[in-house]
Order: sequence, then C-alpha cells, then structure tokens
Amino acid sequence: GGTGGPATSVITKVKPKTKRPNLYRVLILNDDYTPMEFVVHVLEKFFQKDVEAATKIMLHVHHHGIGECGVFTYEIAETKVTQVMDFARKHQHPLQCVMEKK
Ligand code: NFA
Repeated sequence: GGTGGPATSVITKVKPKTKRPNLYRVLILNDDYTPMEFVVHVLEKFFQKDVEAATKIMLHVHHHGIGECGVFTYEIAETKVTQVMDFARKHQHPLQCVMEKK
C-alpha cells in the first residue's frame, strides 16, 4: 500500500462486528393511591404480560417499592416510560415509571 516510495504492505484484519446494544430496565414505583387493578392493566397493555405475571409484578412493587417490567434497548425503553406516564396522567393516577441502564 501507499503512494510512491518503496513498496509497503498493509494487513487488514477482519473483525466480527456484532456489538451488543446497551440495555435498559423499565421499572415501576409503588405509591399509596394508584389502584392495584390499574397497575395490572398497565403491565398487560404496555408490557405484554398475562394477568398472572402482571399481578405478580404489581404485588412485588406493592411490597418492595419498585419492580422490573421489562428490559429493552434505549429507544424502546424510553417509549414505554412515556406511554405509561401519559396513560397514568390521563387517568389521574400518580404511578411513576422510570428506566435505568443495566
Ligand atoms: N400501593 C398501591 C395500592 O395499595 C398499588 C400499587 C402497586 C401502586 C404497584 C403502584 C405500583 N393501591
């Protein structure tokens, strides 16, 4: 390789380029006012949980203060948080939803 001058050689390494995306947990937080059934509905509607899985997560949050709804890439996690926060506000519930890097 190179322009003019003595002949040189360039060794090109072929790297397998499969980088994993950063992942984010979406979490919901407990509060004293949001109805349990509303939280179960949120988990079914936005996180594709069946009633049994949704109820387990809701009760975990109720007893421990916080719990995981799912793990997503940045853009999907951000969308879930916005959807849940908008839905809770629309129904005048104080439910909080956040994301954190795994
Ligand atoms: N703690 C709420 C209640 O007793 C239920 C709840 C669960 C709220 C999980 C937010 C998250 N009504």
